[in-house]
Amino acid sequence: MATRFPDPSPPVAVIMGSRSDWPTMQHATGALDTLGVAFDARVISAHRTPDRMVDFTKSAKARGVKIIIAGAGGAAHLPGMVASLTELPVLGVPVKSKALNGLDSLLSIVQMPGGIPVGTLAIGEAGATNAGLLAASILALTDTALADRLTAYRASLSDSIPDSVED
Ligand code: RP5
Repeated sequence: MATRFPDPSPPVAVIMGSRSDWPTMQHATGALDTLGVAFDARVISAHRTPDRMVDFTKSAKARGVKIIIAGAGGAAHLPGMVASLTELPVLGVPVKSKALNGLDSLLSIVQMPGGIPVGTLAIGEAGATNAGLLAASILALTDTALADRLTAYRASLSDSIPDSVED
């Protein structure tokens, strides 16, 4: 089944190998939402939907995508394969796997050979959140309104951290 991708597309594409990755990857889209960054989220598997992966990635830049966040678990080839097909920045999120707790995902994503980079984040929800924030930071280089929202976000994060060790 051919998948249609939005054209023009929002600046951030959040892709994941399976619907089972969505509870993790929602933390990436949550961070993007918080900072007012538009995104498109969808399931694209390197193993199960290779044609969809190629169609999506080869058309991404021309459709206006600026950053791709790719989450996958287990034998997590999606971020690396996507990075091989585009010069857009690719941020990889290792999703926690049932068998190995995400260590397999992390090593699959982080150990790219020199020449084709994937910016790899932490395993699981924290990594997904940070992928969203990092994508926003990159876009903020050329978007002053977003840069201001990022500054405000960090200030409110700092304010939310108590300095006392207990109430
Ligand atoms: C990977 O296989 C996905 O990224 C997911 O993390 C993992 C398991 O997928 P399901 O069997 O839950 O669909 O491709």
